[in-house]
Amino acid sequence: MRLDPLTLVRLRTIGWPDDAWAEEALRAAPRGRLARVVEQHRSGYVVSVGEGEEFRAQAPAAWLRPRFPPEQRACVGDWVVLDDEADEILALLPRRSLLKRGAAGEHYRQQLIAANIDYVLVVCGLDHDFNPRRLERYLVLVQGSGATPVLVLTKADLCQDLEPVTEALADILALGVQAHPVNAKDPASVAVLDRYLQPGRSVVLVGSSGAGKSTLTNTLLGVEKMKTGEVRARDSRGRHTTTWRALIPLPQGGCLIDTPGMRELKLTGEERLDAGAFADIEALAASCRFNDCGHRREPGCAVRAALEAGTLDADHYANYLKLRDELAAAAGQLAARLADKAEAKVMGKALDKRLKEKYGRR
Ligand SMILES: Nc1nc2c(ncn2[C@@H]2O[C@H](COP(=O)(O)OP(=O)(O)O)[C@@H](O)[C@H]2O)c(=O)[nH]1
Ligand SMILES: [Mg+2]
Ligand SMILES: [Zn+2]
Repeated sequence: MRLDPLTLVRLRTIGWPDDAWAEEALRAAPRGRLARVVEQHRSGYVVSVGEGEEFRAQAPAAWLRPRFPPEQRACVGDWVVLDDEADEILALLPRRSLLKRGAAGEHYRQQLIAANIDYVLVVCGLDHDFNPRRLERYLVLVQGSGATPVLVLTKADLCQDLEPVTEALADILALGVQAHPVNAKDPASVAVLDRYLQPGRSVVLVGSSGAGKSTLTNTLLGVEKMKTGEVRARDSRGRHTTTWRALIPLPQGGCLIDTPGMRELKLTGEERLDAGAFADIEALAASCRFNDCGHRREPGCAVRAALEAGTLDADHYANYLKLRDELAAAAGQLAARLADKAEAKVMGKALDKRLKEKYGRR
């Protein structure tokens, strides 16, 4: 597919990048009209072909089949090709990144959060919200997404002393993760984030309720688009339907993807601990006496040794064990689900074969 200059200008306003990925994606795309998914609903999608040009589009019939792999259905941020009438999605473009999590609930399920993002801005207040362990969890989730995590520490104006914060984040900062203390209400302070918001770039804000995501969005936009403060979950959605947009073009040129409601951040089982927030511990593990050291009670454990020597933070270590267990459990569930699917496929084929033998060609 080729894009004419005018189309390109309009797509740029909603985050179409200008790089090797874009060229590659266009080459793979069938003929049609390029659009970006800005909202996902039970009944279909809202897509955009440029700032302010949004409309509904149907999912292809294949996506509605229950056995269709959920990851191959579009989510917010995805680039799709529309049919000639521009009311149905024909195809999903290959993704440059995909952020997902384990869905809340007792059954194992993955939930796609956003696709084709460049930076995940992990928003955390420098008040009671501040929690390095939760930031580590975010970093583990972001690590495999293909996007770069950035810490945005809001309410810096309420924080007298940044020294303890820097200390608490030492392990994370040592990994090269950028952290920016800001006053989310102050445009001059928030301008430090402009480097992530260049044209063709997409960012997603994540963080707990009250962290300052809406405040930050409003300041970046220069207008009060998002309602801030304590809004009860029950009426928040209904009141916001006229202004709420999952993908917001910014005056800086990039665009921002808003994710409503992410209380729980479960791992999917596909994350890795040897890159990202716990790379330091996994690096130590190379010196453990046993290859399969669990770093709990084994003799010759380099991780325990570092802990005892005080060079490894006890809370960081405890969080590592916790997330390692959670990851193992989720990976087990994921493996079981894949095995179930493979078995269903094999059984389906066997049944097919038997029916064919009995009744000839079906
Ligand atoms: N002083 C100060 N207050 C902030 C800052 N960021 C957010 N707030 C306040 O914190 C509360 C929650 O912010 P909000 O943006 O609604 O959080 P959200 O739930 O993440 O969208 C609001 O009362 C904001 O005014 C900041 O940087 N400084
Ligand atoms: Mg909010
Ligand atoms: Zn060990």
